[in-house]
Amino acid sequence: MTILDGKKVSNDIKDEIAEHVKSMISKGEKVPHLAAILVGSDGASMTYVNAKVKACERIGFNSTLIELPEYISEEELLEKIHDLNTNDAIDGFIVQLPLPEQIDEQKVLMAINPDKDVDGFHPVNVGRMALDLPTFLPATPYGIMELLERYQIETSGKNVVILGRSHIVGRPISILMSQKRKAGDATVTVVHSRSKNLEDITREADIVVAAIGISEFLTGDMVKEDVVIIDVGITRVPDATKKNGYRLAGDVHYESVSQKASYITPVPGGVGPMTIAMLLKNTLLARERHNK
Ligand code: BQF
Repeated sequence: MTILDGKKVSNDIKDEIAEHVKSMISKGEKVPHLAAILVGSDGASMTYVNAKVKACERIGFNSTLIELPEYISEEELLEKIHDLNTNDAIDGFIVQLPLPEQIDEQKVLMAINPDKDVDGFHPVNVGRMALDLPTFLPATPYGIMELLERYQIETSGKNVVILGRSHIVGRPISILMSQKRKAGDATVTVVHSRSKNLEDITREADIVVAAIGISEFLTGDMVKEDVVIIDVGITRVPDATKKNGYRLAGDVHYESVSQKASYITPVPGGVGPMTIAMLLKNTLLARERHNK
């Protein structure tokens, strides 16, 4: 069994980007500038957005964190987005999700200039992804593709079963892995809360991507021998033995599934760090496309 070390691979990618930034500086070029909007002060969201800002600093990007109050109106948030759309110093920006309930998420994502949409959530970019046109791939699916590629895991003709159909992970990874591309050419099945006989489907999988948001949902009896496991889940589970009061659990019951798997991503240190690395990659791409 091989652990797919997302922490290490993400550090390799960050080093590659940092080298690229150095060469940009030596040529007198502008370095990439990422902005992030955080609405409210949800603990997990703050952790994620801070990790993104810190990663920018580490590799030599400029970054701007815009913190807005929990009870901001949709209109005011849309104004902030307009500012970033028209601010020529910003190459790309993200709006940290989830948003508070008074705000229509789809309306917000549609307000982002697609050329600055480094999360790849704007409908134009989702369409471009589905049509295999140049775009920004959403960071988590992009990170999974990159991890599979760098570990040279064969996907062509394989049965891939995706647990979950979210707009952020399940749906886009199902599109990407069925496309004619690196880490693609797979036979993809998407299962979700209405699927019947789910275990019969997962037991046929050569590769499982677990992205349903239910901690330790996938157990050893649900997979076949030598399965490849990509665990996208990241849930805080109360744990009195931890000093912060919780541990991080994936969507996969690691103990039982890892006994059968040929490859498996750990939680933490698997897909999560790859998400950050690919956001940076998209921001570099945004800088290079800017002015073109
Ligand atoms: C790790 C996210 C759910 C909802 C909104 C490293 C991250 C996570 C884990 C991270 C995530 C999850 C992010 C690890 C960004 C991934 O070491 O295992 C990094 O920062 N993520 C997000 O921005 O929004 C989310 C999950």
